[in-house]
Amino acid sequence: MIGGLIMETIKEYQKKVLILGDGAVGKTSLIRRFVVDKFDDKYILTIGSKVTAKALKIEMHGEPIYLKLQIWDILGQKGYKKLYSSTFRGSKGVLLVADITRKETLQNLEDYWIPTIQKFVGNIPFVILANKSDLGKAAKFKEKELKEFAGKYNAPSYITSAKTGENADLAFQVLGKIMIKSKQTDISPQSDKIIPEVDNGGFADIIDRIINDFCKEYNRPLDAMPILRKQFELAKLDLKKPTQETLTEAIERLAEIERGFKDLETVEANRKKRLKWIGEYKEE
Ligand code: G3D
Ligand code: MG
Repeated sequence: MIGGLIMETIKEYQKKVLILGDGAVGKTSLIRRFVVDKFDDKYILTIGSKVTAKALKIEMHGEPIYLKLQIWDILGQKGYKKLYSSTFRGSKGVLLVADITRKETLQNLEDYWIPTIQKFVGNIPFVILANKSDLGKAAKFKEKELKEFAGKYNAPSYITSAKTGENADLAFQVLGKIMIKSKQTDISPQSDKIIPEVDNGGFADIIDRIINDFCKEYNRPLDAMPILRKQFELAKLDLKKPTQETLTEAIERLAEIERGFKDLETVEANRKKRLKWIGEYKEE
């Protein structure tokens, strides 16, 4: 992709991820373990959604990539579909959690959580976890069965324990890696629905989208590149450190350029669409 050329230099990403699974499987505990590395047996069941941020450093082909995860923990219980469309929006990956002492929580990933993800966010990568490995004898299924289950989806899977910390960090690391590797470009229909207040770290993705979108409007897309560079420069948009302000300015400048060769309606539609991507434009 043309936009991809410009973005290649950026090695910092932010991604919104969800942690899903039945109630009491250990979602909140896993986040807690990952973020503060401490397990509290009295940790209260989550009510509503809560967002936690965590920075990861991932080695990719010998190069470090900095990834900020925005982890969304939602009400574990099923049936809160009303919340889903807003909380799931813009997610780029999921940790699916089952409880190794309750087999139905694994089955529910297949029957409920995976279809729900597909319905609300489409095909995004996920990692499957069977949590509470520390409970040993109470386990109702083995790692082999977990791997077979995950194999159907081509998903990595791990036995974890929020209590001992076993594989908890690894799970988030692996999810980070597969999200970065995932070829998923952001031009799927869902990406239009991103709410940037929620996913404001997706700037790199959004810039890429703006670049591609602008290039599409040109008959000769490669000619658009110098124009883009110039306008980004004038807008003081640093591709490595984009801000809401400089992005807005860049979008306005691109609209100005498009006015020179497109009808006003198209120009305005493009402008609104791009402002929406960065959360600067809201439908009345
Ligand atoms: P949820 O967010 O998926 O609903 P929680 O689950 O993280 O709130 O955890 C539910 C219960 O399971 C909690 O018990 C928590 O302590 C326990 N738990 C979570 N992970 C593990 C684990 O790896 N091992 C063990 N042994 N217990 C775990 P309480 O009693 O505090 O409600
Ligand atoms: Mg919880």
